Amino acid sequence: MPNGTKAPDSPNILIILNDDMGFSDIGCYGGEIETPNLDRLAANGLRYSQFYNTARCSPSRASLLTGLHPHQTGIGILTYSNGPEGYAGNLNRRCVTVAEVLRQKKYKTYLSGKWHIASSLTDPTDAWPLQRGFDHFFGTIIGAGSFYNPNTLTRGNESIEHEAETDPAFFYTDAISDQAVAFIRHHNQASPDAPFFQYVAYTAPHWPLHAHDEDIAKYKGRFDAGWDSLREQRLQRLVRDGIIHPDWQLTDRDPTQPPWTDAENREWTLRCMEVYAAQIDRMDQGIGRIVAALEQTGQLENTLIIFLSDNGACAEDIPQGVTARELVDQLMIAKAKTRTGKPVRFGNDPGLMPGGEDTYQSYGTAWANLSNTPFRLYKHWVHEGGIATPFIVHWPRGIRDRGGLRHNPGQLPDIMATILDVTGATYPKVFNGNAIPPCEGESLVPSFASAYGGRGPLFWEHEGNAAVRIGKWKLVRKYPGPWELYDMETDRTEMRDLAAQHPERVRDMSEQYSLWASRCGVIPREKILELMKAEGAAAFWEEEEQS
Ligand SMILES: [Ca+2]
Repeated sequence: MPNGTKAPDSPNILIILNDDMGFSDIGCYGGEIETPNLDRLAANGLRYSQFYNTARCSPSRASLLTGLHPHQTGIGILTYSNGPEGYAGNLNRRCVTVAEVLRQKKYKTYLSGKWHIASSLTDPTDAWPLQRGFDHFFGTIIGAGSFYNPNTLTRGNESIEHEAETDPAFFYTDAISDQAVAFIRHHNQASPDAPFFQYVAYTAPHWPLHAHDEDIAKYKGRFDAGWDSLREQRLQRLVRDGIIHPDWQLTDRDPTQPPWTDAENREWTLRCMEVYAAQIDRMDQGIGRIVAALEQTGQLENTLIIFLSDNGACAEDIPQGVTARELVDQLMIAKAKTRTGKPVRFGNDPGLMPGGEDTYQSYGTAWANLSNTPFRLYKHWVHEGGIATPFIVHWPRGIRDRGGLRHNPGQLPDIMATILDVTGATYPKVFNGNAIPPCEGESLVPSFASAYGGRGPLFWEHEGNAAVRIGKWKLVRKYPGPWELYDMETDRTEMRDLAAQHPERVRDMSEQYSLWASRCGVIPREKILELMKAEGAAAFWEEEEQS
């Protein structure tokens, strides 16, 4: 089918991405959190047990949208505007987004939610959504912020921060859901003969811990058993449901965290996890409304829905005493006052219960450790806890298996490859005069019909943390530490490092990693740190990462 011709049954594409959520938080991946709408998509579609993001907000988004590795797109770390090539913090012109590709195929394209792949936060540039293939955009340019009054709230190319500031009922998760529903209804009215691509990018459950009281109340008592016992319970459900192999051991509790029996500030600690759960619950309620809108407009049957998280659970602590200047002026991820003029109190203060607009907290390492059960490590690292995501695919017309599981590994660029496969769209060699590197993904379509084993090597690099997976072997490094080697068939939880037993395999895989890193523009971590220090900007979280 030539580009530009609408196939009679081109599927709509709906990607739902969320932010900083662990592998086992939602119901259909062993969690305690109530996600009936995601569970329903899983029950009528497929769940993948070994799909991977790339450990951090911006790089994951860049990779998902372009089918390339993050460094190839200019998003080597985040959107700091002080990096060299590959790290400029701005989606470059040597890549194309799914929206740009599908627009060539007469798709209408919509984005509701977080962007976070442009260095300019306030002035529209050619790295903003409308300039990268989206017909319509509602959401935030920045990576994080208040759910009640977000910075950089934008419609099209215009700031609409005043809409949140003047609406006491505004809550970002609900606004993203409402807009996604409105886009579906608008599309059905305005363009009934064209397919659509919609990208819904929730910021839940990224910090700050903001949620509605009624949702928080639902989770009162739900986590009282504490992280140790809940990790065991999650593992049992993951094994029971066939997502995790019974031979894989549960990782030890994070060694920096106390056993639950010694946990301090119990009431506050539990409240943190209750609010986190409420953030995800609220997102799931919104997904229910989005799916209902598809059903009501007769579009559910032929919409390919993909749900995933952009990185593993987040262990970033927002320190007590962090100043508003750092968060408000320097990083622009917060506002100093609530909409009624009360000061926002920043930091994880056990004397202050999270949830409201005047708080700005995170749930901390021990709960992130629970969120990533049975794996270890977190967002930033490329051990399984940083990169393993739930991955749900729902497409009644294209997938017969209802409630099936797939264990083939996959990675973010596979989403572009899959979309090309199901829509017949053409990935360009040249776009707007710029040469575009070949898509790095492999289509997931063969795995839609049946279990499927094939996947070429997978590679990761983030802040010096690095990994390569070839077949059952994974070579992984926690910067600046040495390479570790794991057999993912017998030990996916990365408990038994086999590097010393297989020096030749380590050498061979590290060479393949180096070839990939140099081909994709990865710059050694030491050099990046030097450049960032010289610039002095955005140092706050960089210092956090080093601690
Ligand atoms: Ca994230």
